[in-house]
Amino acid sequence: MGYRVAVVGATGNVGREIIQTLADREFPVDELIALASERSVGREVSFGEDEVVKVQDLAKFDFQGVDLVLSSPGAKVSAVYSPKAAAAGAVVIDNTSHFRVDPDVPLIVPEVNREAIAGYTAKGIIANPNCSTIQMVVALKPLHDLQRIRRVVVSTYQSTSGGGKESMDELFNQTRGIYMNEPIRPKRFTKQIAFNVIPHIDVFMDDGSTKEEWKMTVETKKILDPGIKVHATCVRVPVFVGHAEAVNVEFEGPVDEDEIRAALRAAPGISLVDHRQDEGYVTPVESAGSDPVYVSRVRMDPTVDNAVSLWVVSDNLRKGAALNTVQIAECLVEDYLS
Ligand code: 11C
Repeated sequence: MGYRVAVVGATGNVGREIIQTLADREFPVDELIALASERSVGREVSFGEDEVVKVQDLAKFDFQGVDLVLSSPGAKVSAVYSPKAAAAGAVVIDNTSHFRVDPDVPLIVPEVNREAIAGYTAKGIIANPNCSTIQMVVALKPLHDLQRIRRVVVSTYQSTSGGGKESMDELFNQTRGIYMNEPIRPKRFTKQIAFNVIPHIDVFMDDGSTKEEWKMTVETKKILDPGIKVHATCVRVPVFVGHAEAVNVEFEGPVDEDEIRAALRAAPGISLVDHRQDEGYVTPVESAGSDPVYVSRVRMDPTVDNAVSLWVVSDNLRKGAALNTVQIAECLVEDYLS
């Protein structure tokens, strides 16, 4: 049996990646509907080897008869259209920040809390977490199963694709502009991004943290364990695709480095690449276009009891967004819809 699947935000970075991932993983699609804002209407998106789908106007679309909506248009648009689609009978997997902390909306990373999908019946909506949270909780889950995690301190190195296509263009144009001796005029970023790093992603909160940092804390608690303390510093770096994270994990009790490696090696979704030599670790450029969460640079932290440091890298558009969304859809179909 196949499904009528609508992709909202079909022309954006994540929407296009969702469509590609549905095709790559042979998700059972009977009909693919591509939806976006009025200005994209009539554009075409490719689906698989030989199908081309015309983009329709989200504002005029009737969701009756649609089984699944994979939505990635921006939080304000989702706030309006995801409930509308759910009211028409579809199950919505929403990739924006709007519903993530709603107690009636499950926030899912299948390798971590697949069983929580059951809560989708409350509102017909399942939320996909923020990209920087997803790759971190995939790496933390097998460690938390080994020994309870007390506290996590993380610094991120996030690529420009997290901010959308215009942000990638800004990196490209600024880089070229510097070689051409042109003046730098930041638009989407607050400061120069080419040959620079910016410790600011999303808006500032009252306590001095940014919303991206806040998301990593509250989402990790909701997905993995409310008892885990998370302190994050989120930084934009001049990379096109792939987020990296330096993660320090403190446990409640003793852990052994060999056990940690064994747990990471056995965990779903993780590729442990850690050779303690030149090239023996993964960087964002190498992660781009691939599915795993890569863990490298595993070493015990001698400055505190029971702690380990890790380097965690993943393609933010795939596992950080599209792949996780499609994996949730696969679990939903397998456990509840078929
Ligand atoms: C970034 N993590 O890298 C953001 C993008 O809450 O879904 C995803 C924002 C979100 O800019």
